[in-house]
Amino acid sequence: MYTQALNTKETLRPVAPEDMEREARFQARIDAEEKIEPNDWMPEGYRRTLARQISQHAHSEIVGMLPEGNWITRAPTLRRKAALLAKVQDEGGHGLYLYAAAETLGISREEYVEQLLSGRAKYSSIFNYPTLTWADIGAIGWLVDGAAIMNQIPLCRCSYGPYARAMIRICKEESFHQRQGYEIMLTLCRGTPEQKAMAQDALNRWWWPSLMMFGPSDKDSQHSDQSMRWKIKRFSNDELRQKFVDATVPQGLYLGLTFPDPDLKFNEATGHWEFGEIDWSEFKNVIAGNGPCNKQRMKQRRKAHEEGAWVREAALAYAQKRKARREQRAQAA
Ligand code: FAQ
Repeated sequence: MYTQALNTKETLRPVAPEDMEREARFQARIDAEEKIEPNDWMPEGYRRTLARQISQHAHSEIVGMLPEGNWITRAPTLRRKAALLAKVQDEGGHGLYLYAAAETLGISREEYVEQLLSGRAKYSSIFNYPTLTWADIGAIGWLVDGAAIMNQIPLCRCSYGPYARAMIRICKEESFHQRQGYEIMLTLCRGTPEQKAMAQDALNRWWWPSLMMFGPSDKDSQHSDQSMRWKIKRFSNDELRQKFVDATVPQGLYLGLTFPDPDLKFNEATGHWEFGEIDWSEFKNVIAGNGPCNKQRMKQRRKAHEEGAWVREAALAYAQKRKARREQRAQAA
């Protein structure tokens, strides 16, 4: 049945007829566009797929705070600094909504965080590249948030209720992030030749990694088919990548920039921008932990986690004190 796509020992066990019936009913609910809620029955594979994707997404938001956080103290004006601070704070908030949505699948936030810090869980490849100049902050907003929105708008219609609802607010905020990034690029491109060169250099470095954010090509994507049947994903990786290229190339041309792809050309017949071959060896290398900043990012996250231990302990002690007081009052009443 459906869960066999997840190719684990557990799912290769023979499926009992009553389970097949339950799975068929479950799929019928999905096909009818009903939302699945935490207490509803769901196949183990559906639960695992969601726990993996939502937690990876949460980790990406949290690790994604690091490259931009690097520029908060160096933003060129007070206005830019305020906007960047708000943006980085938003990413932290997105991580928290997503951990909360992932927790409804029966795994605690502590366990998810442990998966990240021990290196068992993935986060988006894009956050393993360095932010070398201020223009990188523009390029991240324009391209990385732009790619994130393209991927995430369809997630607002994901079959799992808590994920879909979290995505609605996240997408609204991502849209502001994308605009602030594009506005930085526009300002640089209308500035001095040095500023324009800085914007061009940022596009050169961020373009291909942004295309990789959508994941492996459809023929190599392990999870897409099943995730699309379950309506967790609504479009394939390649479909979303193409939509992103079609939306973004005209924006780059308006800025007067050149894309670092000699094969990029508009196909009048299809109405799409055709682009060159992605360097999948680079993608694989980055997700295997060997990108330019993987080690630094994990080191920073582990340090932040260790330094935050006292906050978690204090919050826990406070919650226990309140619980004990409530129980005392209930006994006295
Ligand atoms: N990086 O079979 P598929 C943001 C892995 S948030 C690393 O195609 P799937 C906001 C994949 O996990 C950015 N790993 O997988 C922001 C799987 O490995 P596994 C994050 C990747 O799940 C902006 C294997 O490859 N967004 O940017 C990547 O069907 C600015 C096979 O791949 C989300 O997480 C990658 N790029 O499709 C924050 C959105 N791509 O788990 C701060 C939700 C693939 O079997 C600043 N996620 N892999 O070990 C998704 O839509 C999907 O999970 C995909 C991958 C499309 C990412």
